[in-house]
Amino acid sequence: MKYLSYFLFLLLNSSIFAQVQITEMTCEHQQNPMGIDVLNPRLSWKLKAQERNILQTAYQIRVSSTQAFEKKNLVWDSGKTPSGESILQVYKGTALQSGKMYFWQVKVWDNQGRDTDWSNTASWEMGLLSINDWKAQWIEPTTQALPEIDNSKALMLRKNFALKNKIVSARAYVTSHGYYELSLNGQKVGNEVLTPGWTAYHKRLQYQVYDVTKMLRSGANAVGTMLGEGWFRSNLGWVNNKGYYGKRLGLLCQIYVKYADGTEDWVLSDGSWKATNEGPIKVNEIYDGENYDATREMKGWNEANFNESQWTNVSTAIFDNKNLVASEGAKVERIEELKPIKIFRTPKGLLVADMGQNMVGWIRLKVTGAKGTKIVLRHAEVLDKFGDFYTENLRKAKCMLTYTLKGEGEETYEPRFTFMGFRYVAIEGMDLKTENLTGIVVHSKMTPTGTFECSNSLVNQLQHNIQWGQKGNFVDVPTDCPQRDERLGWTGDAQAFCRTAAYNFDVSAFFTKWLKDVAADQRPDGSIPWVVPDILNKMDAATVPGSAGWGDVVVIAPWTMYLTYGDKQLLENQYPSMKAYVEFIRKKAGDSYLWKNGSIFGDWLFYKPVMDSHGEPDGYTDKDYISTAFYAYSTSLVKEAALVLGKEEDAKMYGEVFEKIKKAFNEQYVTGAGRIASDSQTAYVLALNFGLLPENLQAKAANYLVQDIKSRENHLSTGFLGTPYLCHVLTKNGYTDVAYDLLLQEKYPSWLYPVKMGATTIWERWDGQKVDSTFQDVGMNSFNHYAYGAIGDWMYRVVAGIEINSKSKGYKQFYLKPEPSVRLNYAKSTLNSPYGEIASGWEWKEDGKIKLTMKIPANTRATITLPKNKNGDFAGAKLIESLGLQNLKKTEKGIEVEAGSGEYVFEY
Ligand code: RAM
Repeated sequence: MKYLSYFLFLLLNSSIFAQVQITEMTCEHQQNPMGIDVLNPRLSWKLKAQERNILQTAYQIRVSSTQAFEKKNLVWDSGKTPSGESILQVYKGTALQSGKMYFWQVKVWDNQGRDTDWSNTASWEMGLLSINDWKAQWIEPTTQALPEIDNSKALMLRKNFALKNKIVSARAYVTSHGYYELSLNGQKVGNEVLTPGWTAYHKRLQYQVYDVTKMLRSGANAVGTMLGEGWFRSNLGWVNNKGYYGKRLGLLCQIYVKYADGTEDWVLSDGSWKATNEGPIKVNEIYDGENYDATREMKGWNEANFNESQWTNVSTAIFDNKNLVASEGAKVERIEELKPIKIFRTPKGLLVADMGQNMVGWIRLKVTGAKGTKIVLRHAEVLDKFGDFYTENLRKAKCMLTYTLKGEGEETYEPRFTFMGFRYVAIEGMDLKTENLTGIVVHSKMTPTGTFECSNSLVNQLQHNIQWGQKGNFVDVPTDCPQRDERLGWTGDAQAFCRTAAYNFDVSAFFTKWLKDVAADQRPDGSIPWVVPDILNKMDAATVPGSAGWGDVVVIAPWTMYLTYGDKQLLENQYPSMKAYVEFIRKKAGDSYLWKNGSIFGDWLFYKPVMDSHGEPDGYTDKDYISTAFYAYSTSLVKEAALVLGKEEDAKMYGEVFEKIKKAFNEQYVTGAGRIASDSQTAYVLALNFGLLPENLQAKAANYLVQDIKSRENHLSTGFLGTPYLCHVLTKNGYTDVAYDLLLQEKYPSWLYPVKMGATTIWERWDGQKVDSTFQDVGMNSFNHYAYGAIGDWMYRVVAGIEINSKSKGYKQFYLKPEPSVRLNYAKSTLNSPYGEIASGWEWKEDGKIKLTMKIPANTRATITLPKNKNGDFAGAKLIESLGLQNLKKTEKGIEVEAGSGEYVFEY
């Protein structure tokens, strides 16, 4: 404890709650706990306490089938359970029943010997647990009304029904082939859009559950549904994939009604429904947009007294429904609204609105005019160097909305079955004022968890851009981009970004869902398709199945989710697919332990200004090198996963495989001087980050990396695979200052170059738009592509210093070890972890002093590393208040101390 006397510890907050509070109770990872189809869901809660050093020592959970927790209604009482765990505790009561609602409470005991009262009541509702619970029939249009495959009119379906009694509760269970929008008695049901989302449809099709109690009445009712092409039938990818999942749209819908007298009713999709495709949506395609003719609207079509005599019959179809799963990802909703910041005419004369942000979703149009007037809205991410509307980078995607007025006063229109990525909207057919347009931002509803801010406004804009890149590309699946004829679940992009994603937002539900699709679309040989859901017609299987750094998402993402959210069950569920992938590579590599021909994309979009003298582009990393490096990395992570899951034999075996790969890798690629045969930044980064070099060569290799960066005047040259780890490798090897040089570099290639060019999202390419405002390669140049946003996690983990302790899980124990730079005046970050809010910030004060402000949530502990002040010491510090701190010791980076929960301020 000898250093204690050097410190000044201030107790920040002396107003103390006498009690620990329980907040944010959740079931599984669901933010909307409805329709859970997990037999034993898991329950989590957070503790709040203003005192320091609070740990939970025991909990008791009780679950009841009614809101009153009377003994006879309890389906589970855990009893007092000695445990420090407050996340993901498995329900262990009597078997839960299909469609039933359950209520739960928890109380906890803490290390001060106190217990809380029972918490507030939270609830969840079970989905349909058995195929037999589906009583409805799939309905499809009969041939005359069928939108043929080259016809993308929306289909409308309807049915009148009568309810006889007072309704106490009602639920709608719905899914479709194609997108659906369900309405009851004239009102859209629920807030979700683009339902039923996108999954590996043949194996997994999500259904949604809605509480529709208030939308129904005793007496006459009507249900109406519009079906659009959606991911099921739209033309997908750039490879002419129209109708990839099936030729016919279809609906499966059942509404369950419970009456006050205890009786019940069902409203089911069946052969008695009526259909038409003569409604207002004349064209709908995900990439192309929508053509909506309001003169074709059928007033009251989804209400009870509508005359449906012009509508045709439907046919019923049989599917085995084995692929139905309750929707468990974050729900896609309208999240926020933007107004244009400017309306102007381009040099070519187009009338354009600037939304001020490259956003994803669509426009709500408000317009008044004569019947039959046609208005066309086109979308673009950028303007060209003349200030004209630029759409070449959308490739074949039309991204166009056409609206024909019905001429009945003010008309409001929003598309239903398409979305676009855009900042600029060009409008034809009307005059334009700000009030005519509203940008509707649409994405998976993930709770924001992370903030980062520092004294450099360009870096703050970068953080903004990273978060908007995530918003725009997390739309039920992690897409690479939201604008061109692609928008696919590119596995490499998701792999590169998932760690950053998990700082910015709670992505636990989002990845739990998508990783099941990854496993579902895994090929029998263990390879992972380039995109998931897999729609490239096995183009990849015919060339290089997987591609190193892409297929590895199957290992890297579950491991990251496990670390972040402490979800061991997710790891357990994904483990077979993780292992199968490594086994796939192992078979290819055989006894050589080198994976040859395993990569098609290499270090995708690395920066190549010129060809070097060998005719290889400067910055290039050998593809076989990349493949073997990722083979080693995934093997090491499967070993880690096996250790966590108690699979000791596997752990031992993969540990040995890793060592063999490492040996072969060194023999093949590394010289005795630590030079790597493929002499690029990414080559050094991968070898160092994946622990592939012998200890005595690590410093040398890191030095070569730094030399390369310096020789480029502090520029990076890395692509999708090297970039996420670049700054981490520099930090781990003592070059955080060089990492800051890269972060703060304003000339391309760099993270701040696009910011200086006015970017509001992350670009696909380092130099997507040149200094002279001309564009790169029109074929593939997205301005909303999150992969390079993977620098975000370095900002959280190193600049602010919030870092997982991989021996614990879900931040039960973590590190606070900021590495400040004199190039910034301050930096601060917060992270709402599964246990509650973590905060870490620093600022330089007068005379070279530093001030650190930190927050550790109840029921966790952190190891704090205090960095040196500007003068390189800890001078002037003395201990005032140390409650909650223990085990002070000096390390190379600074002073290390163990801290219990609470808020701390340090200044020296
Ligand atoms: C393009 C995109 C995507 C990338 C693939 C390899 O389609 O840039 O992000 O993962 O190529």
